[in-house]
Amino acid sequence: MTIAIPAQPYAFPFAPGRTALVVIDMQRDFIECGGFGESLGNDVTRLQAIVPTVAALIGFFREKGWPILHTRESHLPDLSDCPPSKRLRGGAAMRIGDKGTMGRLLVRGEAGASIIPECAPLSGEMVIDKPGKGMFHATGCESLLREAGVTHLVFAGVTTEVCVQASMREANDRGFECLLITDATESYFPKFKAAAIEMIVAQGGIVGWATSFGELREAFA
Ligand code: TIU
Repeated sequence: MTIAIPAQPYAFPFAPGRTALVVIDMQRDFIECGGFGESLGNDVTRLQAIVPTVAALIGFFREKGWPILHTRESHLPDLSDCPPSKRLRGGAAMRIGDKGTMGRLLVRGEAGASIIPECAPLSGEMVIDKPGKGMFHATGCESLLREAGVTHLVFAGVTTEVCVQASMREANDRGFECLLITDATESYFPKFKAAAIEMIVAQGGIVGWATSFGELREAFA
């Protein structure tokens, strides 16, 4: 059984029980000052506006008892899973592994790599640490989802055109039906967010679908 959710480019066939929410990288390192996002020269305060919507979306999936997977972009303390190309790119003064005000940037176990309290995982929810932008690269994510019987994914998190889009593309290639919640994702660059959404839904949904949290919630009201 599927429920038709109004979406671009046409209704998304939501499969209750087989649809997981994927919350990408709602970490202090991307959303708060002094973290990795700011070290790249970004205004991280832009991302803070979506926090209530992401939290409400997580709450909606919890109410329904549907699966939730949280991701964290992060690296081992010895950085053995961080290619030098990723660490050195851009020549920023602060790099992955350097000590910032929230601990070492993007290193597992450091304060900055943790998920913000408003979106923190509950016990029983899936959590994966990913060294890449996409959630399937060098993670056990695919078997985790398959074992949970998941065939459809709803995406939220940051940033839209980097880790969210990369993960959605990887998921699409693996046969998952993917829906992006447009007001539960954000970019440091408004025009890139808009372009990413356009690219995803173009050509009959070449990567997947997009809709708002309100449309999703309304369909189940
Ligand atoms: N820089 C940027 O926009 N994003 C990232 O580096 N990682 C994620 O998107 N999570």
